[in-house]
Amino acid sequence: MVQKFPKDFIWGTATASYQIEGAVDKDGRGESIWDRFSRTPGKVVNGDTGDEACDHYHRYEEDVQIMKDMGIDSYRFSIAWPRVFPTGKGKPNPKGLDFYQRLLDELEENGISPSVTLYHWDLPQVLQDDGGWVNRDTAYYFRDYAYYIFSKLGDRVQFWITHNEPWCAAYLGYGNGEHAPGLKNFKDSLLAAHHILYSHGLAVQSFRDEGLEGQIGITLNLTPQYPVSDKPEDIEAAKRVDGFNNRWYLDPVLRGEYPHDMVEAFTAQGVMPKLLGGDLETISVPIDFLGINFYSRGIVGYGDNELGVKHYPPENPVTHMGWEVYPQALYDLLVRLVQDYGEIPLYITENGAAYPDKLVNGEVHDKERISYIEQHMKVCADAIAAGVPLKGYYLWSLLDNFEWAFGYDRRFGIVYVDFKTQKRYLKDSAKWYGQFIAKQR
Ligand code: IFM
Repeated sequence: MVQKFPKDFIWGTATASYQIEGAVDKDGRGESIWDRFSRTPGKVVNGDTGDEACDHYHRYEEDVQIMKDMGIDSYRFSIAWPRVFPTGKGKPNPKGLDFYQRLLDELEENGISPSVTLYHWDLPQVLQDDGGWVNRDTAYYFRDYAYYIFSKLGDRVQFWITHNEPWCAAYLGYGNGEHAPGLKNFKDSLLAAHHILYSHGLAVQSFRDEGLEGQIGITLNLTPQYPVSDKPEDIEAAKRVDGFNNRWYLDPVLRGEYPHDMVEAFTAQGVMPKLLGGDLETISVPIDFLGINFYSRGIVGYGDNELGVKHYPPENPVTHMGWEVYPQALYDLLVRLVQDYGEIPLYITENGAAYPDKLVNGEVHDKERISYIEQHMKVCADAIAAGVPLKGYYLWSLLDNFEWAFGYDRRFGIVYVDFKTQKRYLKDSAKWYGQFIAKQR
């Protein structure tokens, strides 16, 4: 049984616009890079797209009711930039914003506090046509979009996240091409990462300039890396992957510098982005919290890929994503963040698991998911007891949804969605989570 958490600990669920909203042509929404990418043959399993997804755009009232019934404190969702600025810049589309106003009304009426992510990967396609995140101008357009949202919704939202998982947006999008826009250029992906981080800093600055109450931070996907042996070359290899996945984002945001070992390596390879004066000051403008998305760990040793490493197979059971279930890594990560970066408030903004669920007579007995969640909550409680300032936990995800390149083939929800009928069914994990939250009161 999981220990008691502090009374003011936030229990939430999380989703993202393109993964659940559908209604991609509704009310003037512009095209996003995920519309274009998912419609490109061969990019997404089964040719799935987010065209309909969970139809949350029309069913948000029902979805909010589900959260209300579960006793959820806070709902993390993202705003689709192309709904609000169909071409990424210029004239806003009021109908796009209206949807989020309606959603906020509904949350407010049901006593659920919103946690809003400004960018969860659905870049307006028009901006991609001009280079997307490889083009520095995108950072300025992001600032303008963020500023507009703050001016319209800043009095209704107390918890803001600029970006979700910049490593994925930059590397999977521009480096290995698994995600939209599907480009494969390692050097460009580092420049994209830099511009995303720069846009984060610009958005935080404009939030502060507006004098808004509430908190603002960024969400990073942090994956601790463990050396496959205690040989020095394997330990060094693990350090390099940690540098690439984790420190490349943590250090500029929280220390105002890129990690020296990685700068040296990338400079030697001729892929280090050229920084302009003041970039790092902007990126490291103080934030109120750090969001952490945690799913698994990596096991690495010396090898011959572009980082000089080899990835090793998991040593424990895996989820449907093939990701190893290893909660100890979350504990190690939380403790390490405090040791290396100080006492910044932390939130788990995503944690959860995909399993090949079966709906039988309206029920889904997803005991592996419950076990995954319970084990991760246990280490969260241990970390709090060890002094880590962890303030909340958002389960990924409320609903089964469009899992990017895997389409609808991976189910992360605690609520099962029958994509043919759009009917929702509470899985055992949803019932369990609701009871768990009630016991924490
Ligand atoms: O579905 C994604 C989410 O969009 C970002 N974090 C990881 C999740 C599972 O892959």
